[in-house]
Amino acid sequence: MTPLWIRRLTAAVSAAFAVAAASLAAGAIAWLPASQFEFTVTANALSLYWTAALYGAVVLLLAGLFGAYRRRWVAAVAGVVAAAIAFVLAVVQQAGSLSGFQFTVEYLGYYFFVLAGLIVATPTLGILVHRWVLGLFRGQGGRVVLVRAPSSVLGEGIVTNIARTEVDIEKADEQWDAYVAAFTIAGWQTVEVESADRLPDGVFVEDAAVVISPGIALITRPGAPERRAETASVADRLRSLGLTLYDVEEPATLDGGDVLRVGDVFYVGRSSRTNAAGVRELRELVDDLGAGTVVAVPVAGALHLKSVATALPDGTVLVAPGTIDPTFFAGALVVPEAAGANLVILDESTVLLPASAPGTKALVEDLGYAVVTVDLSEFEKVEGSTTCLSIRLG
Ligand code: CIR
Repeated sequence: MTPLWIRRLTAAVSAAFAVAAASLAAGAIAWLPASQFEFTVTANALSLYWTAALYGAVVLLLAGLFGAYRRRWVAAVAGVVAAAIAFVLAVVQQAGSLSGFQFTVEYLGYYFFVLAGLIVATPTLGILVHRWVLGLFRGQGGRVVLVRAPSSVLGEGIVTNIARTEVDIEKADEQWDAYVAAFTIAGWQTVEVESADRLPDGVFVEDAAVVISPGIALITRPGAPERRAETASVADRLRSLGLTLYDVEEPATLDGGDVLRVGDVFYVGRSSRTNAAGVRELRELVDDLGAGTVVAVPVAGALHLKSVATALPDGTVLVAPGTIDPTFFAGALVVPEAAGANLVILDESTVLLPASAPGTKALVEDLGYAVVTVDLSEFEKVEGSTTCLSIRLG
């Protein structure tokens, strides 16, 4: 895989020069009618404009390396700063010395469209190009799945809706190996998060992060305080893979198990783990990034939204019986077993289901999908299942 610094530098350079090119184009387009389509006049103007655009690009390149494209408002500020610096340097260059800098409305008018181009294109085109280039790199290694080996104290994991029963750790390790193997066989590259043996629920990595779009993830703030120590190591691993990360801020809480993405709709469970502020933060980020729409779903009597609803590759949502009203979703099927509502898509024609849902397996096969099953009994004892054991980076 290409080293992280090369991926970041390439994305920052590409975004900076795309914005600079757009601002030059804005200058040229504005000059053409102003010079009555006299191309030589426009060419003369461009010969001055390109240095301003270049100064702007250098500032944006540095800003990009410091994460300016992560938030639209930060990118907007970077665009204004780049325009201001480009303007000062371009005027200084014309004057021939730093002391020759003079602010005049005439100068400003002359450079207006290039500067406006930098300001408008940075939070729009800049963000798009930056994201697109990072996405190209991500495609290199194929589909990546993040997992963390079970802790030896898995049996002390939180139980909320079921009675506590003893967990067989050896069996859990074997089941986890089989779970990881299902991904490997389906062509996924598995990446392990640093082990966290003192965190009983650390194996349920899904709750620590939500992938918003290729290359972008939201690090959660789990609703259960004792699970908050799990997120830092997941964030470190995602960062090392080149993802741009956002954080859920206090007092918001959000568990990854509550976010179900179907196409460009993010269903988010308003559960005992995810509060209203968490839903709001997710909505703001998804809006801000133009990644889709957030639909909040009240969840009662279950741990997470995905404990009771996940989607097939065609978008049909499988819902656990007697839980959420299936009409909530555009297309939904109530499955025979509660555990059957929690599946992982391995590829467009294959899904992974827990062995505890044979009726759902038959139903899904009847819909034309291949079904891989793994016995996850030891994880089910602490309210985990298929999705929560991994973060699929797609
Ligand atoms: C908990 O209660 O937080 C863990 N024992 C189980 C978490 C399962 N996560 C998930 O379904 N996404």
